Amino acid sequence: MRGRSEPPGQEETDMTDQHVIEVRPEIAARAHADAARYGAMYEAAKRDPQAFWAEQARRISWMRPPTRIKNTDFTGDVTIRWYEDGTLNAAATCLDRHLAERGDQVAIIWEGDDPGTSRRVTYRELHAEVCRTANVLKSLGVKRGDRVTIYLPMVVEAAVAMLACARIGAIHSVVFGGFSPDSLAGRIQDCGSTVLITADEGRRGGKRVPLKTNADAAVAACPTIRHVLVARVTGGDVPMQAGRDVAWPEAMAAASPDCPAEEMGAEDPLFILYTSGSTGKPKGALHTTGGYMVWASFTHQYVFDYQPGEIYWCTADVGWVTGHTYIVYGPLANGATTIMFEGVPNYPDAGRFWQVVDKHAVNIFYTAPTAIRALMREGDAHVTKHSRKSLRILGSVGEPINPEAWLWYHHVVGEQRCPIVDTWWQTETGGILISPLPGATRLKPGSATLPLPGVMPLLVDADGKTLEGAAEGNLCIADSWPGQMRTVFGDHERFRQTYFSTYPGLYFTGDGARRDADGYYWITGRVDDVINVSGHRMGTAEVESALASHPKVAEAAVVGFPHDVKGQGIYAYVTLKEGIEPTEALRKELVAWVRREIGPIASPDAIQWAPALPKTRSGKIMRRILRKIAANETEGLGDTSTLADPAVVEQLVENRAGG
Ligand code: 6R9
Repeated sequence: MRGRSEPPGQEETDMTDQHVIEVRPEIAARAHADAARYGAMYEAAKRDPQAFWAEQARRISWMRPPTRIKNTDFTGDVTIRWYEDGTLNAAATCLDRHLAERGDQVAIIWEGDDPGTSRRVTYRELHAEVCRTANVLKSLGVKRGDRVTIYLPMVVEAAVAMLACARIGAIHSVVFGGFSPDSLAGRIQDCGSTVLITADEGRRGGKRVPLKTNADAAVAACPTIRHVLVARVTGGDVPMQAGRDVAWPEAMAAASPDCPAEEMGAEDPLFILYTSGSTGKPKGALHTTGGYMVWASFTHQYVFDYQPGEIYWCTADVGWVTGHTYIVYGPLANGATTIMFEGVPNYPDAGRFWQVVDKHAVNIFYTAPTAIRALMREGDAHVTKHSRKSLRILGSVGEPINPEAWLWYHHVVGEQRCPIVDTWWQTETGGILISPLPGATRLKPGSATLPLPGVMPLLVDADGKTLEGAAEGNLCIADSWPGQMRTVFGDHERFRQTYFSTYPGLYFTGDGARRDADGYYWITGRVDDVINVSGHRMGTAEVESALASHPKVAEAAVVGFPHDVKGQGIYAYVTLKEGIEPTEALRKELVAWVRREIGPIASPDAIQWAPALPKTRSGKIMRRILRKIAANETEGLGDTSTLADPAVVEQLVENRAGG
């Protein structure tokens, strides 16, 4: 193996297991973990998880420290309990305990969509805002255990709302601001929230997002909602319904800044976050308090090698799990300064990220491959005209990062100074599971590398046989880690079925992976009917049911296909009802329909009119074939003999939608 230093050329972009980038000595020298320490921690966590995680529990503040550490079982009913006799409050461990030491340190730097706007909030100020908001929620009747849905843009109020819920023991459910009223309503109905927190409008890329209007449309179908708390973001004039809607700034002014933190059990729920699966409607992944907070703090410190005083920026939206764990809970638990960015990577131009990096002297920068690929296309000048000298660590999350994008990130953005941590994890896992540590792990472009301490990955074949050594298979995890989701809200059986029944005794991730001769993991993508569009998870079934609800559509089948920027695009096969003519206008109408039903992130990239879909005799759609046609891999379509009507396939191949 060798280290390389030459600029990217033809040879460099080859994906090989041999392309190794050595740990930088100046990073290792002051890192929380060098290679020896990582090895020792991994062994210690494996040998005696009780002792290791008892020790790690000290990184957060407890009201009653736990004595029972790990009580987990992946068989039978599946029970996952960590720190079960401990009590704590997540907001208190993020705020109160920092007040004495770093009350005047900036906790959140908010950078607005408009480059002229930013705001700095200290730990003391954030604590006061959270306490007041917690009292506002109490005055609206919110009690411990109640669900509160949060539908906000990327403003400080989003973090305040989450922490205010945590402070009083209410369970937050954040819904991404890009989701439609229908998607929002479904998520409110599923968890029965009594309060919705939203804003007048959001701002993104110079445009306004009508959040309150969407919220009103959603709430019309949600009888459990008693109050809507409305943040003032743009000051836009929005209708307020007397008795139901409450203006947040006015309510804050009247609220007391004194709100003791509720003492919660370690296994009391902290939040629900809806995520797409292979089938059915999105699942409410439920995370609890103690184990999640330990995992958020542990992984944020080690994976990003966070050092006191550093400026840390994760570009995700708080509507996704990355925003929960690595904008809010992890950084704040660790007393970090975390940036919340309201805007988008290409507004006002493709240099925005690096302009913000210089403006706030960002040390650690964490983004998604889709953004890296999009910026790579715009050329290096947008990057090189900004200094970026503050940058120390770069991170990637959300989907596999192709070696080309990795190398561009490394060479052009990081000037080879900055280790890249390609972090693999999921909404379900609560935090990062497989990732390099900057001072410990030699890097390979395109590989998420090695498991964190406490994480036992396993590759299995289709029959559930464990594969040893270098191999490719389905990625499972053999034992529990503290940050794992505990259940699907309201449906424990679905939790057990989805994650623990395919390979009994193992947590099945839904991802495929390859392990090379050095034990490095290379995630190959989902092996189920989940597609990953620009790092956003989408169930093909959700898009199909949106299409099928259009009055002119008889049936639809949706698959992912390779897309240069988005990673995967959405390819829809649509069968129209008898007598309906396929037209360009109808195609556009269907795209707009899906945007309205789910949200813009679900817009199909290609629609192919399909007089019929390839089905087995028992009526199952053969997606394997549809995926191949969409990817234009029509040579080896494999066995079509089980199809009810093999001629259907030829017709689909002939009429492939361009691209
Ligand atoms: C954190 C997050 C989870 C799915 C996951 C996988 C893909 C995430 C990745 C990655 C390769 C990485 N994924 N990070 N694939 N390399 N570094 O994204 O959560 O939205 O639940 O998506 O994303 O397929 O199963 P979530």
